Amino acid sequence: MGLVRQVYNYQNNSYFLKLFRTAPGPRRIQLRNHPAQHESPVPPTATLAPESPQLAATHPVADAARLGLTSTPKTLPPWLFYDAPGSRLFEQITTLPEYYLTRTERELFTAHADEIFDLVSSSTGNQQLATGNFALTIAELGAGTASKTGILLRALTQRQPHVLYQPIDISPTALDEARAQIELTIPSVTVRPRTANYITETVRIERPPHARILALYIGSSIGNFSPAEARLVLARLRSELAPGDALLLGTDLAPNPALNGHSKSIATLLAAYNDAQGVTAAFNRNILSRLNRELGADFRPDRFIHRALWNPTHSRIEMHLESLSAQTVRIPAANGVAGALILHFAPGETIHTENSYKFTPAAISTLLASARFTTIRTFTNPHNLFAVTLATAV
Ligand code: AVJ
Repeated sequence: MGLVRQVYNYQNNSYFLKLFRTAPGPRRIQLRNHPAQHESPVPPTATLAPESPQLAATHPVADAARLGLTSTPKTLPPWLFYDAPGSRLFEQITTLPEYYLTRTERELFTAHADEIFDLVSSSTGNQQLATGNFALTIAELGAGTASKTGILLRALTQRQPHVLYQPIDISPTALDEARAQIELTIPSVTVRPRTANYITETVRIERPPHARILALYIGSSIGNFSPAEARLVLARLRSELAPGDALLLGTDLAPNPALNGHSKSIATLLAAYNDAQGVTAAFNRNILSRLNRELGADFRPDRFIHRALWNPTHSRIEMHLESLSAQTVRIPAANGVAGALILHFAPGETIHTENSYKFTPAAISTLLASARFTTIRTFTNPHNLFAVTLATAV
């Protein structure tokens, strides 16, 4: 199976992605959430093929730990945050006073849901849609428990008698919760969940007869990807859509001093990733506890400090874990049959755990255009904290 891995380039001090062929079979890209930075990292011949269940029966956590922690500098991919305790910590983050993202996106949905559906109807240029005699189905990538989606679903049920909602997520338990909650509170919505990893697989979206699809990719989830990876994720989604279908994309906005106070400050941004209660620090350190739990590692999470910094060159927040002292860590289950992986940390050495890219409205439109979407409108709040962008497939 093909495997994209990040490789550190000492010459230009950056990461790039490399496609390794580790087994015979169709070449395919495995997108990983990691701090890769280079444009066009993937050979143009690479294709995205469905995950083979047989090949998928590896040890993704062990593989990710070995790959990332034997790199220089050390890294871990952010999807490792989301085990059960990590998912609970993330839910807690979304309610913190400093974490404006979730709250602001919810406000934008509440304020603009009707306008969004008006625009979806009129932008397709479809006769059926123009007369209001159509069905729109909503599919959501990385739906999780779909806590914000109810606002949009409820608004849509005011416009059509029945709504098919297709949440797609890697976590079946989150999807169960989403379905129970929505079917209980919005009876005219049918929830058809699909457990899938939209990062590694092309996910099929169901289209009822004559229906249009509105795809949701919200919550700034796309911010974890490098520009090249983000384009691939959107292009693959686009390949499941037809011209006239729509996409609603939620992205966090970059600080912009040119907006003269109508923009968040870097301090506001940093506070969202370095909250006073230390929930984000616990979330970051949980990645080490998870390796202890699942791989028998002997990390001492309290010997690593949470660091969040703003990287203006790449327009992203970076999260790191910084070793407080010289230390050695054993990871018994990260090395296959070869025995424990032994890691050495110098004092101050870091593990890079997350990138969270921040966008300008122009950068959002450019990214969308690169995946064959046309921007219809970008909704922002007066303080330019967050953006929700409606686009159509061209
Ligand atoms: C889930 C990727 C949108 O980048 O803000 C929150 C994850 N990391 N606090 C983000 C996260 C630290 C979050 N996303």
